[in-house]
Amino acid sequence: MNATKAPDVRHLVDLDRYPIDDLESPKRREIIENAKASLRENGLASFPGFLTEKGLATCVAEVESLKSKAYARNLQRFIYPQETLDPSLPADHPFRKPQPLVQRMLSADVFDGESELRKIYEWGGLPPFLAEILGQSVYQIADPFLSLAVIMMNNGQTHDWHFDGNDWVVTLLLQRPEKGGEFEFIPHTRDKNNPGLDRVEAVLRGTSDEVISVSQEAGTLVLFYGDQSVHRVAPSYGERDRMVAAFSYDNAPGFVFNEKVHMNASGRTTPLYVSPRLSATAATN
Ligand SMILES: O=C(O)CCC(=O)C(=O)O
Ligand SMILES: [Fe+2]
Repeated sequence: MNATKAPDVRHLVDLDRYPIDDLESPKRREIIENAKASLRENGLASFPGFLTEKGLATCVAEVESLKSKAYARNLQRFIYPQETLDPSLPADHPFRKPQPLVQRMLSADVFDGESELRKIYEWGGLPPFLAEILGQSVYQIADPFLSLAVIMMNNGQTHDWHFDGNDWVVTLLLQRPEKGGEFEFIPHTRDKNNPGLDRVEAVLRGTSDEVISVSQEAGTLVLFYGDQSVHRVAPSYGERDRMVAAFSYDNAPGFVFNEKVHMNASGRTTPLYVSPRLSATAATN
């Protein structure tokens, strides 16, 4: 068997509902057009039931079995990516107000060559599908730590209000917590000319009437413009974890983050596992 052959995901992804690897399918075309419209309107496109019931159970069982390898993070992060920080601004200015990020993370290197979740990431169906929706080239990244990750939150853990450093992100919700854990956002909060300060201040005061709260079902794939729309994961309550997988892409093959980012995500700089398929992608770059 060729180690770099793209994996099959028929046992995980609902390809009848989402025939996204069949480039001739009219259903695929319709899904893409709907996603484009949804991104234009809200900056978010969601694909409920992306995983089959069995596929979802398989992925959750896999994450459960790897849970002890999670890296705990308890940080304060700025809402706006840090390069906009200006120390002359008042301390309560939204640029200077840190927000908690408290979660446990399984980095990509925890998912070895047998991993089912890794199969979904390395499958050839998603990048061209995302590329058509976004109107740009999309490649899996070669980063052994952050190509995929699973983030877990329970017992009040949260990823509070922020804009992302990347333009867009793909998440796959695997499990909801007992209570809370909703994904909340204000569509198109900011653009190149306007940082959306009034809207962010209203969110922080708890007076915003623009927040959309998405109560996703487990098994839903989401594509989201995280640099445009301020968002958070509301605190997750109860013992059962909110579990979400995050998939990273770039507009060219071979992308790898630096060691500082690896350390911050996993507490390691030497990966436990390196995928031959993704490093092969890098080598052809
Ligand atoms: O968990 C989610 O649904 C989104 C997480 C998020 O906003 C992030 O990781 O930047
Ligand atoms: Fe985010």
